[in-house]
Amino acid sequence: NDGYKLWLQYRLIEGEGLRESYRSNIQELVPLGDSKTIEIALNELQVGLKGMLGQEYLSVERESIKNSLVFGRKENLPQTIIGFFDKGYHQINQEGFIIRSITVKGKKQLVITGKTDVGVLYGVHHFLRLLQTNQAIGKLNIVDSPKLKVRVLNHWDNLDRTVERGYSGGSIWDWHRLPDFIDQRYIDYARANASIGINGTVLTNVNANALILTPQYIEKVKVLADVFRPYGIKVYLTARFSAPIEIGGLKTADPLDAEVISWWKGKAARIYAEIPDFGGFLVKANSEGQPGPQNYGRNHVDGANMLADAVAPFGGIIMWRAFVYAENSSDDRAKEAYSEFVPYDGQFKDNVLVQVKNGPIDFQPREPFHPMFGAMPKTPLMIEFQITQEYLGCSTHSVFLSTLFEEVLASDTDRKCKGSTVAKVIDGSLSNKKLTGMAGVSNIGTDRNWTGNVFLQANWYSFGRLAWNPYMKSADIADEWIRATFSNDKAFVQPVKAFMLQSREATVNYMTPLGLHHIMAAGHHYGPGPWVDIFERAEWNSVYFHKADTLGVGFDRSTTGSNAVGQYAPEVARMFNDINTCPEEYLLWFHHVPWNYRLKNGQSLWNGMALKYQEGVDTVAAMVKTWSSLEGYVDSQRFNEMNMLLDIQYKEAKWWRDSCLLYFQRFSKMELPEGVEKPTRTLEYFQSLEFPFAPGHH
Ligand code: BDP
Repeated sequence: NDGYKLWLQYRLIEGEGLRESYRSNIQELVPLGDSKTIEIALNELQVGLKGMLGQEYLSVERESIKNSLVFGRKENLPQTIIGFFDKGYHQINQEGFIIRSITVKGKKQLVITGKTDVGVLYGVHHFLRLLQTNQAIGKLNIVDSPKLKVRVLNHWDNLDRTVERGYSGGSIWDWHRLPDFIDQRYIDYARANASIGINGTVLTNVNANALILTPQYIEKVKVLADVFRPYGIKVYLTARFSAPIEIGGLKTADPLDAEVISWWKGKAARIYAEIPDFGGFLVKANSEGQPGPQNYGRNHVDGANMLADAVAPFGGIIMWRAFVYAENSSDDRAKEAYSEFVPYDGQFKDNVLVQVKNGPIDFQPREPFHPMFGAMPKTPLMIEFQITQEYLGCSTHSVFLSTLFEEVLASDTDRKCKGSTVAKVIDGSLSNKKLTGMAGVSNIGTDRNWTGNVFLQANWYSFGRLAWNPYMKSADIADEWIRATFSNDKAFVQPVKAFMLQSREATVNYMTPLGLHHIMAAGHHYGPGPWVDIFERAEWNSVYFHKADTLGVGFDRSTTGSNAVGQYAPEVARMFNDINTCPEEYLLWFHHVPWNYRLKNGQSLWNGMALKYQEGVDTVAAMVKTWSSLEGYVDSQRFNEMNMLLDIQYKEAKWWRDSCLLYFQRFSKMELPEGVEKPTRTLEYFQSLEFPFAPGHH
């Protein structure tokens, strides 16, 4: 088992009794409707049930005479049963579903329905998941809808098939062989996404290439859109702001220039002629060297609204990124996006979503939630998470990111009232927003197991589940994923779940405990580099972020420092601002703290930090041990791969601990406390290491 089948393993259900009871509930399949989507749902059921129940469901009935599984959308349901679902239909949205067991003329019918065929497909996947996780199906009454509208993967894929921050092989989009060659991967990708409710994909890198908008590429994109459509997935592209110059032959890309406006209108019209349900554009503008409206003295609103007008007639949207920090800014980098965007609240067109990273810096192992959440009540904000592990060992480390996502979503912005969580901001419920969304920077590539490390499939999975329902708990997501991917055996599920749920905190501990951040190596971001001070742009250097000196360590973002705390709601600001109430996981994010400061556990900051590094390493050691004790439960390929990766992670956890502690020790001038292993190498050794093979090395 090479992991290609992801969480759609559909293993034979082990207990004979359970298998029998499923079989007796599902004696036949009754698909209603003849769309491609219903065909896909039927096919998924046939594959899934064959695998799990060991029985073929080849003949399909149009009417049920036995205990049956009936599935179809509202208008295709027989009048005799439609009444059972009246209430449910009122509760769901266009993509929602109902799964309900009813009895008609003495026969049991399991009905999966919704308002659309895609809703039915989501219901079918939910149903298959119930079987995969061995749930009872005798008396089902499930009514469920996605809470967010736009649930998209962001592929940072380049047209030459390299992937920015990608660690799982090349891009799965084979532009060379498209449009004629349809790789089976595209279909399996769509299946996997549909199974977790992802309904959009941005095919191209935010650092965009204008060529994707030329007819020869659009012809290829159209084929992908055609493949994905019946799975409920829309295609989006990144729009390079200077495209009118680069591929349009214009002299300017000024968003207020009449020719530029009409160029984008024409471009949108031509795309929609090929792809009538094209989702829209994702734009990174005036950020890290990308062109944007500011090149012409205009602002983000001018740029976003001009593009929004171009796609609006066709129902398209613009996802405009707020990941900005100016080149010569003297302000704290953590403050820049808020400073720049919040004044524009209410000025964006209705079909613009402002896409905000989960934290104010950049996908660190831990960041406080981004202060823009809750601060722009008149603007729909979508959240951007990074599924690919740019800062977490470049995907060799097995970090279950669901707990990171959950922590951010559950953070209280306190903007309207207590309990104004980030989840409520992005699902629109806090300020009554219709357009809502979540983006995840994909970790998918051409590796057979898709994500480079079988374990990291769980992050793709959990992203989808949380985009569907941002209130889900990581423990439940982990439970589902383990059962669907590996085994339902308690002796396996329990320990694996426990280690998954600890894994992110372990990484925080061995990389950046107590609020440290951005202390990785330069460029490729692989491995530790707290000493990095080589960049002219100060805010690219590690030393800018940790500010270690003989007095202490940490970035003073309190009112005596950069006052980044002032960008949060008053209560939250007060909590972060006061070193006594600031949660210790954010201590060095918000404060410059003396080395001998007393932590809540009575340790000095230096000792506490060193012990955290050690704790991270110890947790990984325990993960290695747990996994190696589970050999009997997993096929050998996946077992061995995980084993080797965990060994790498253990080695690297020690590397992070030793190099960071040796470096910070230069400032603290204090001994390592008891319980922390002594480094066997010198700081100079660690500083001399080079990684020409690290992905993303330039
Ligand atoms: C950073 C990455 C860079 C991306 C940038 C972005 O290092 O490769 O282009 O974010 O999100 O995390 O635009």
